[in-house]
Amino acid sequence: MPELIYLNGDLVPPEQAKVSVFDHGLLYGDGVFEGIRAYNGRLFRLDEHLHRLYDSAHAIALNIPLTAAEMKAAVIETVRANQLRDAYVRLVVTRGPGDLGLDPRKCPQQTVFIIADSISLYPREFYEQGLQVITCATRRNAPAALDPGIKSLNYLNNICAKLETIQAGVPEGIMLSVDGYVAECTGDNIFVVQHGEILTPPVSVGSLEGITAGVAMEIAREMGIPVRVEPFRLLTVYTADEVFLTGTAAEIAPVVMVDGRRIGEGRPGPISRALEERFRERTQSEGTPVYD
Ligand code: PXG
Repeated sequence: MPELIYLNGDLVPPEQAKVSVFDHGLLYGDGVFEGIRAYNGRLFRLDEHLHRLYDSAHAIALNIPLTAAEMKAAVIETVRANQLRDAYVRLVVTRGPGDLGLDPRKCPQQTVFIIADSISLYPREFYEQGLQVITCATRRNAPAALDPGIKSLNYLNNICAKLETIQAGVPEGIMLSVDGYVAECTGDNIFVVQHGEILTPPVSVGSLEGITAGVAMEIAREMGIPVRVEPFRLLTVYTADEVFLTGTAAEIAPVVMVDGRRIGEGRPGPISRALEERFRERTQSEGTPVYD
C-alpha cells in the first residue's frame, strides 16, 4: 500500500483518498487514465504517457485542470513522496462529481488522482518459457462506437475478454476487430515475426497506440529489422516464427502457444529475446529522473 496518494492537488494517506459516489468516472466510466512505470528512479517515457493522456482527454472533451508541466511535476512528486525507485504509477482524470444524468456539463470540477505503488512483477516463467494465449470471443470495441485509441475508464470490453482468459487458465488473450483482424490483447499490443520481419496491426484496426510498442519498434529499426504496420488475421499469428506482446506492465513478453497451436519452436525466439534484452537496458538508463 502506498503511503501517500495525490488527490486534487494534495498528498493524502490512502484512507483519505476517496472520491464521491457521484463522480462520473465511477457512474459512467467517464474519464481517462495512464499506467506508467518507474525504473531505477526514472519515469520511463513519461512525456509520451502525458501526451497520450491529454490526447485522450481532448478526444472526450474532458478538461484536465492542470497543465502538462504541472501534471508532470505532480507525478514526480507522488513517486518521490512514496520513496519509490521502481514503481507503477496510475494516473486518473475523471469528469468529476455531477448529478445522476449523463450530462458532463453538470460536472464542474474534474477529479485528478495519482497512485504510485510498488510494482508486482509477472512470474519469471512468463519470460523464460513464454506465454500461452487464446483468442477471445469478445471482439475489441469498434472504433466507430468507442475508439480503443482513447485510454478511457471504460475497460469493460477488455475485462470481458480477460474473464475469458481466466476461464481458459491463460495469462492473456488476443482480441480481434469486429471484422476479424487481429487488434491487440486485453492490456498489451501484439507483434508477429515472419521471415525476419516484424509485423503489428495499425491502430485503425482498433487498438491502443502502445508506448511500449513504439519503443519495441524503435529498437527493431535500430537493429535493422524491418517493421511493417499492416492488418492481418489469425492465420498470420498461427503460422508466425515468433509472437510477442508489449505493454507497460508486461514489458516485452514472448508467446509460444496460441489457441493450442505451437508458435515456432515452442520457445521464445531470438528476435523476441533480443528485443527484450535491449528493452531492459533502455528502462535502466532512460527516463525522467525522480530524484536529483
Ligand atoms: N492495449 C491496451 C488495451 C492497453 O490497456 C496497451 C495496449 C499497452 O500500452 P502501453 O502504452 O502500456 O505500452 C495497454 C496498456 C495492467 C496494465 O495493470 C495495463 C496497461 C498498462 C499498464 C498496466 O494490466 N495497458
